[in-house]
Amino acid sequence: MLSSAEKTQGERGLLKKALISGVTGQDGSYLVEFLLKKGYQVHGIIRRASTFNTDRIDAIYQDPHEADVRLFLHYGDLSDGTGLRRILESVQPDEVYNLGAQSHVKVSFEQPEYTADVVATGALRLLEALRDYVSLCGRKVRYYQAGSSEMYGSAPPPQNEATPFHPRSPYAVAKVAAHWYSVNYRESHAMFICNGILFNHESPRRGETFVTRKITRAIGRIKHGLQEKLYLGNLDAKRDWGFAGDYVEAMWLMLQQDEPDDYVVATGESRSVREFLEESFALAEMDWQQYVEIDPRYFRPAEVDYLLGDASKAREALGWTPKVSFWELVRMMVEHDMELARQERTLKQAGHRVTLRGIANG
Ligand code: NDP
Ligand code: GDR
Repeated sequence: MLSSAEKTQGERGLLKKALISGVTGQDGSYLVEFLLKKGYQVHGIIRRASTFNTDRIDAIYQDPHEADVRLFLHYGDLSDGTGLRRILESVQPDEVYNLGAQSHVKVSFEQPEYTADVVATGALRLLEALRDYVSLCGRKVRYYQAGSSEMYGSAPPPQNEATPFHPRSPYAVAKVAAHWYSVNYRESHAMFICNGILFNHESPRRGETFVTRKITRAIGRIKHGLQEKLYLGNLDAKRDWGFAGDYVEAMWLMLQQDEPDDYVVATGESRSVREFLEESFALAEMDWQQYVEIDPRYFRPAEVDYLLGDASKAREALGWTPKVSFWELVRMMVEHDMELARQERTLKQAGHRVTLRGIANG
């Protein structure tokens, strides 16, 4: 049976259109691939930068002059509400995924106002633009808000949709605000809005200053003689780590339901940073204790100790389950970064400069 989303689509007789903020990020890149496979026309919002920031989607981006192009990029920024309105009006999407964010928890302690502006007020700007667009065009546009397990903060595990939020960083406070803006717009303006409360999800495309990727990058680089030590902060924190490719399916499934709702997305298993170290270094046949040193600069002013998600609702209502196990995820990341380091070593041997980027605060 067709869902109401598919019916609307069918009635219009067009390709379904999705608009994604944060399209150049880890999740954005997996979501683009997923939606293109589903037959969507996909529009992504990218930030103007002085260097290229489209690495993660370069492989799927087509020259807009070619025939049958289904991925389009638009310059925009969550700090610029007028630009967001303009993009919405020109794209006329069926679904909007708000993934854009200053998403680094530690950085948010150093840039709290900027983080709030992009994460909380940015979501509000997009909702405001959408509210006006929907009321003008009279169509139901479905909206996904990228919420986070960080919103639970110090709430004891397991965490589910009924667990009260207790955010522990400026990032998490901003995500709580974006969550409640979304609930409020759903209740006040009858908009189709879903909050996904996603627990940590990783991949070979994870930013290199998040702990899992920082570890797997270091493993490859140490193995290939490009780095000697790995400096980390709190090894006792526990996270519920899944694979990003699985999690974007849950985002999409939320928007295909007849009624909008909020869902936790998680694996239901939690491991410490120390366990991640043990497993990943063991795969490379290395003893992590020989290479890892603790540097206080990577500790956070307030830590989130223990996240463990209960995704029963997503399992029952959406039929969603994670496909990639923790072990497969660790293996995928270690193998990818071993190969990347091998390529870097080859470049270095050929006389190119190879730098370790951006780990100052990560
Ligand atoms: P990334 O940090 O990889 O990507 C963030 C994206 O947001 C990038 O495309 C970035 O652009 C873009 N962005 C940053 N600032 C702005 C801005 N001012 N205006 C428009 N776009 C901006 O994050 P993830 O892909 O990992 O996460 C996606 C979303 O899900 C984020 O909202 C994150 O907070 C949330 N989340 C992530 C989880 C995870 O474990 N990965 C878990 C729960 C929630 P650029 O490439 O130019 O920097
Ligand atoms: P997190 O991810 O804060 O959970 O936010 P991150 O990988 O940054 O930290 C996980 C845990 O590892 C500890 N840690 C370190 N973290 C980093 N980044 N660097 C280190 O050197 C280090 N050493 C120990 C941290 O203290 C923490 O406890 C991610 C982001 O993607 C958010 O946007 C998202 O909302 C949440 O996941 C769910």
